[in-house]
Amino acid sequence: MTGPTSVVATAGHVDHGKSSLVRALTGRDPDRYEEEKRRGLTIDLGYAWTDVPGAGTVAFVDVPGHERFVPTMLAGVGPVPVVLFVVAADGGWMPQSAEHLAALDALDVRYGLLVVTRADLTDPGPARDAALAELRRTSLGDVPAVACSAVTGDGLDDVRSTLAQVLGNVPVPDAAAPVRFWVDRSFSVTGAGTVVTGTLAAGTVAVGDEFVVGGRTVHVRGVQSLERTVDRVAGVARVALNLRGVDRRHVRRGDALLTPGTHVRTDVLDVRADTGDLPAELVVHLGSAAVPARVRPLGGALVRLQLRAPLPIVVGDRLLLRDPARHEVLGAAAVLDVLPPALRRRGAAAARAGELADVLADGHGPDLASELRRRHLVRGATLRAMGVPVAGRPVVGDWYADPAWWAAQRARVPEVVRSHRAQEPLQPGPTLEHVRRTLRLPDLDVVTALVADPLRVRDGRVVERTDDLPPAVERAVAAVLADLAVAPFAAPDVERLRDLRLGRSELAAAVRAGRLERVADGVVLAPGYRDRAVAALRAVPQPFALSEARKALGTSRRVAVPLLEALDAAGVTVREPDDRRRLR
Ligand SMILES: Nc1nc2c(ncn2[C@@H]2O[C@H](COP(=O)(O)OP(=O)(O)OP(=O)(O)O)[C@@H](O)[C@H]2O)c(=O)[nH]1
Ligand SMILES: [Mg+2]
Repeated sequence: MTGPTSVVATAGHVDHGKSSLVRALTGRDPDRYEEEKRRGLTIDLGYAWTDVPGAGTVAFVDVPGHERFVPTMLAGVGPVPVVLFVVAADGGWMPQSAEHLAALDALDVRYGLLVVTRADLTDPGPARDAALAELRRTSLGDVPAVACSAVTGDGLDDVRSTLAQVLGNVPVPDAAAPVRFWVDRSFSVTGAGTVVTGTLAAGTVAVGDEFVVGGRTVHVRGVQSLERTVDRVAGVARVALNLRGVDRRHVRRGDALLTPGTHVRTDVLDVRADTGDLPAELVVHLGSAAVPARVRPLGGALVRLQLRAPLPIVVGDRLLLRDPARHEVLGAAAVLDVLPPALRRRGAAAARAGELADVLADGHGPDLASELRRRHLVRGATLRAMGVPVAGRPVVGDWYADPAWWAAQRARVPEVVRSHRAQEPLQPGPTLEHVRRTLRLPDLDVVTALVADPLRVRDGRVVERTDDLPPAVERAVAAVLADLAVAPFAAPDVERLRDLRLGRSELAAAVRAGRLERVADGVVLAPGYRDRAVAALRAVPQPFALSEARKALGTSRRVAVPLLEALDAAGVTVREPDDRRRLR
């Protein structure tokens, strides 16, 4: 290919000379089918290209003008940023002139030129002036106008130079952008398999690339642009891709090849329409796709669309809304949310409208802060797929949180721990899973990240650093410790424990809290009892019998037996063959 490439779509009423003009400019007939040639009517999209001095290679997507084929026209212009608007000098402003223009306006097409064809038949002035007045009121604004004849060739050079001038102003799209390649044709080639064609609006496609189409993964086996084989091509360009991994029947006009991990495939979305009352049913056009949708008003210009089939969409996309029954382009809608919450409760729609009021307001693009305010907590991967730019740090893993919401959740964790304690006084604290469910959080890593001083995570539970016992247990434990301060090895007996209402689980809680130490079942002493026992046993002649140890420690057999066994196990005492022991 020589120099830059551009893609230009035609538009205009049936029979006004669009295809004739493309043929005169390129030397190629955009009407490919025998039926089109026989009837002199474009039925499907046509493609032709040529070198234009000062503009490099220009590809044309030639659209049909007949009112029956407006959906086909929309599939052709959907991904194309520049229009060649055709009006016949002897035809003037006609219904599909108006409908095509309304569509271009809804698509926000800003670059184009007006060509008044069939100028050999009559004065092009009135048709030109009428058309310019109409175009001026749309996103196209003031465009240059040229008169020509495809029959005599008059004015064609003027068309070329004006086209070059218009194309010089069109911004070059981001070659690194995620790819959403709208397919407008698919066919199979013997020996090569599936081939799809379309207009690549932005991003780059290269041999070997992996894409997702309709949930399937496909690989690019070959790339062509304008019948030339290339390694890679960046938008804007007409592209033909040879695909591996998909049957031709599974990828058709209206499907899109997507960079993996980008573009949410959704059949429900919230939008802001730029037009008044909408019918209950309409058709949504995006790229080369057209999908019927049900309309649910939320309030004001905000609307929920329920699509009959999912579309790959990002926040900020612009949809064209059309009423096929009345042959009317209704207007455009800006996509505000591609993963909206279900609306179940009464008044949910109105509340939702309030939430969305600021989204994409004043022409701003999608923004992270606003998404987080509404969603509270969302994965970075989801944000990227929604088309929301991700910046800053995740709170944990790939999770991003609204700062105010995060602070509020953090403040709620101690409440959850307190109320769990009230219900389960003998547990050291709620499990992470309990906190996750109570706060309705998506995973345990998020809970862990929320736990802050003086709380901490121990053995999968959220506990206080100082393990408080319930007041009654605390008082009973204090009484036991007071007894042990006097007689350190006289562990409380069954009766004493019963009087103090220290059952198995209360003792276990006191042990977990580190207030008592367990020697054996139902036998507890003050923490650090081993060191104290060793000190007491030093005063005894070595080796010593159980009864001597019992006397030195001032305790009963019930305590002395497990205590000495604990000392053996700790390697502090050694047991001789005659059952006597000595300190190591
Ligand atoms: N005299 C004259 N006839 C023209 C000119 N351009 C197109 N025509 C004729 O006008 C008729 C329609 O031309 P097309 O190019 O098929 O029109 P179109 O806009 O592509 O029509 P659709 O694709 O069906 O919407 C044909 O009979 C052409 O020969 C022109 O500049 N001068
Ligand atoms: Mg035509």
